Amino acid sequence: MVKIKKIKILRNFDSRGQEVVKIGICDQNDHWFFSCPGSGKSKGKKEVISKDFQEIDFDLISKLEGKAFSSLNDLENELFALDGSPDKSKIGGNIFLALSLSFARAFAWSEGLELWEVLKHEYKLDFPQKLPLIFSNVINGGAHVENNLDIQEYMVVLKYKGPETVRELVNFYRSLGDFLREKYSIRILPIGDESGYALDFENNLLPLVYMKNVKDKFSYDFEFALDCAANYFYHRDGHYFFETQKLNSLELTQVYLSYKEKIPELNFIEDPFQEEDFEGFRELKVTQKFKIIGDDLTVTNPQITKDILEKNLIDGIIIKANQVGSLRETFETIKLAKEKNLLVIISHRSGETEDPFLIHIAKACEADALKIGVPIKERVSKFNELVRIYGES
Ligand code: 2PG
Ligand code: MG
Repeated sequence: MVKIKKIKILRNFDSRGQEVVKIGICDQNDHWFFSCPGSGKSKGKKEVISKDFQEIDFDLISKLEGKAFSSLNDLENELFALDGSPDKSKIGGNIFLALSLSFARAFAWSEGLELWEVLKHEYKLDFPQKLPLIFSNVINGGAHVENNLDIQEYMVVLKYKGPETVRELVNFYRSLGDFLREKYSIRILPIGDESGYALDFENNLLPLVYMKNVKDKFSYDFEFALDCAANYFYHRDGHYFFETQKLNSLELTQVYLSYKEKIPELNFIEDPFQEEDFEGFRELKVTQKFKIIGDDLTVTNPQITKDILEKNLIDGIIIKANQVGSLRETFETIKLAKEKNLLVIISHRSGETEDPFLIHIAKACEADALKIGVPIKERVSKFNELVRIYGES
């Protein structure tokens, strides 16, 4: 049982300098527990409403003060009742999540447990232990930077085996930087919202070619992934605007297949089409050339995910708790995906804070993968928590 004596609502900042909200909960022993989820820029249309500090209904949230809850479910029941909207617009999805996380942290402290252990127990998760794949975004484009790349993220994928894996990633990132500096004769490389390199390229394929050059030169055992975040280059007239050309989904499929021919290690492709282009997803899926990942398509929402799973459009799913706002719903989505043997990828947001809660979500459900950017600058807290939670093996 945790009694919420007091709640603190603080203005904080994410790695983009954007304001985000941090929530503190004070328990019956006067211990404070804080949580601060990051913020997205390329969002799915059906994500829950996120509230800025000045939009918060402080009176509504203060109704929790003085109340005791025996479990996380108990607390979320109260939050759902207080909110009562379909998109968490009364409390705000970000506040809903931060309250749940802070409560879970308080609960974990009172039981002498880790956050992930509380989540695992609360949501009855009993999956075999596994070391996750790491998806690390080394070149940034799309909505995350002002360069000319239509595709948002160029990632390397490797199995986490301990701190050595993080060292390997840092080395690759640096070697890729050296390569690009030499290639483009520039001393200082621009970087994007997720600290991947963010210069202009002659086309959308070239970043993959350069990544492959560096991978082959130093014999890295990596796979590659793209997050196309295709909502960004889709226009309402029903076409994709890709490298100044108007493409339909069939033509865009051909582009992706041509990438695969040139770069065989490109095995994963996230949001290759806009979130309502089910036909596009279907066309690419039947080729069986990629593991297709849903993000804006599924927005961690159990109802939407169920629908998409019935349509058989994806092989994997991105999980971002603040797309849906509730921990219970997050784990419902994870369970649905696991039942269908989908690759479950727990992901950061492009605007991040120091809060590493997503590592605990991953450990609780023994996720297949983590998408956490490059292991430097603002992303480092996730990697350091990964090492602590998953051990040094
Ligand atoms: C994505 C994410 C994270 P954002 O599209 O997968 O990389 O971006 O947080 O801006 O939605
Ligand atoms: Mg995405």
